[in-house]
Parts: sequence; structure tokens; C-alpha cells
Amino acid sequence: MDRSLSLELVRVTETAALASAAYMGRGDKEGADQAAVDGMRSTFASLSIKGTVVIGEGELDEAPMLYIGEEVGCGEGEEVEVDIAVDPLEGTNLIAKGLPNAIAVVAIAPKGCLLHAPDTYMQKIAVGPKAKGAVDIKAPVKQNLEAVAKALDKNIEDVTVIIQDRPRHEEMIKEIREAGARIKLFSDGDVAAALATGFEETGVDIMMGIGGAPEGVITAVALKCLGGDMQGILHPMSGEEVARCREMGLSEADVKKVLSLDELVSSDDCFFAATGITHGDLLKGVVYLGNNRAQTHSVVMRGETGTIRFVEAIHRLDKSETIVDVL
Ligand code: VTB
Ligand code: MG
Ligand code: MG
Repeated sequence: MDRSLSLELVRVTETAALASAAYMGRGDKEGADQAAVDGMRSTFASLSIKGTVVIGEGELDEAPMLYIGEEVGCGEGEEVEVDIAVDPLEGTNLIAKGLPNAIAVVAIAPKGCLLHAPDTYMQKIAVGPKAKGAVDIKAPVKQNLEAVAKALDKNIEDVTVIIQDRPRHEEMIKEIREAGARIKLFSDGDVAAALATGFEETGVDIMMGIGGAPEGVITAVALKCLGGDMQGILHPMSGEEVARCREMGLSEADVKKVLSLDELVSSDDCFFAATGITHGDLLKGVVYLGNNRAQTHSVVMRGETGTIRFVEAIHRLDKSETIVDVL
């Protein structure tokens, strides 16, 4: 894929972030989500790619835009065909309440290289580059924390685990505490949580727990670009979710299987971009500067070269070509 796609992708997440940031604290999850989807889609339309959404807002009957299977981009045939994974607003609760770590994210890889994950839960474990190869999702929590501590040359008491604050994690949290590690609970947004493990300055060393499977695939692209590591196991929680897995042709064995980073995203030729919507561990959120200007903070990464770019941009909202929602 053309390396200039990096900057094109940042425009996609910037637009989604700018559109949804206007909704911060309004308690309107749906409005913010719709604005992010509209913004993202309008920018995608001008991208010279031939892309198919494989991780999106849902099936066509439940999502009119950025639905799974939707073809996006204005590529005219010479471009490589790509699979696209989007979450225009990852953390609808976060923006609705003005809480940290809401982001707009997109990931792409050559056609066929992203796991077509069903809309179920996934158990995940993610670490940054220094701890690559040290974790095993099937191993006891304590063993993983010891391995990460060793890889990072830290005492286990200095290892910070980020985990979603949910009753389903009660046992895991107990085990982390017993092992002596530090815990950072988050209310929503496990893509941002896992992304933080790839950057030492965030102070986050490992993400574990159960979250969305679509988010898991997006996270895998980020960690692949970063040189970090991740494993996942699909974790359907209801009969309906089991049925969804079967519909996608996944057997019981497929569902129980440990998915390696390479199985989640099977090519190094991938890109990941994220723009902060509310301030977070890694990215600042959208800042309104007055005078019709807004500032965004993004990260964009390319798997093939491992280049990580932080992009800060100032946008003139009155001159924007794309939809930036006006409330
Ligand atoms: C997960 C997580 C997401 O929502 O999907 C979570 O991956 C849903 O979990 O990052 P619950 O059903 O327990 O709320 C997010 O936190 C936000 O989309
Ligand atoms: Mg979303
Ligand atoms: Mg999400």
C-alpha cells in the first residue's frame, strides 16, 4: 500500500473526531456516534482506495453507513484492494459524559488480512514491544504479570495493568491484586487502553480482560504497527452471540482457539490511525481554540516500516469541506 495513505487516514479520523467532539457532555451517545460516522464516511469518499468495510457499524439492516460489506473510497482500479476496520467513535459513553479516552479509529490492511470478527466479546491480552512474546492468554494472571515484570525489568509492584471496570473482571482483578501489581480501571474504550501499552510514557504496561471482538481486531493492527503483542479468544456471552459466530462459519473449536497477533491481522502492510476526541492517556482530545478553529491530536502508524507519527492539526471549521456537525 502507498505510504502516503498514512496522512490520508489521519484526515479520516480527524473528521470523525471533530464531528463528535461537539457533543461532549451532552449525554447524547447516539447523536455523537452518528456525527462521527457521517464525518468519517464523508472523508473516506475522497480517498483513492478500493476498500471494503469488514469491521464496521454492523450489518446493513442495522447500520445505514459504514456497514460491514460497504465499499468505500474513490479508487479507480489500480489501487490495492483493502479491508477496513472502523470505530468512528470508540467510547460513546465517554463522549456523552466528557470522560477521558474517547477516540476515532481506523485500521486498514490488504484484502483478506483482517480477521472478520463477529460482533461478540473477546478476551484479550496486550503488551508493548518490550514484552513481546512474554504473555500467554491461557496462563494464570500471576504468571503473565511476572513475565511482563521480567521483560520490562520492573518489580511486579511497579507493573501497571489496565482493565475495564466490569463485574465480569472481578476474579481477574482479584488475581492481579494478589499478585501485587498496580491497576488502572477504565470505564470504556479498550482500544485506547491497549494502545497505551505501546508507549512507555503512559505508564501502562499490560491490558487484559474481555471487551468487544471488533475492537480487538482494530487493536491488533495498532500493536502490529507498534511491534507490541496481543492474543485474543472469542468470548460469546449469550446464545445469540454463539449463533452470530456460527453464522460467520466459526465452529466451536474456532471460538475457543487462541488467536495470535498474526491471525488477527495477517500482514505487516497495515496502517492504523486514531484521533483523540476527549483527552486521554496517549492523545489529547479536540481543543476549541476560538475563532472557528479547533485543534486535533492524532497518531498514525505504518506496519511495514513501523513508523509512528503524531500529528497535531489546527482546523478552520468555517472552511471545512467535510461534514463537521453544527449542533
Ligand atoms: C467493549 C469495549 C469497548 O465497550 O466493547 C465495551 O471493547 C462493551 O462492554 O471499548 P460492555 O458491554 O460491558 O459495556 C467499549 O468500552 C466502548 O465501545
Ligand atoms: Mg463505535
Ligand atoms: Mg467501540
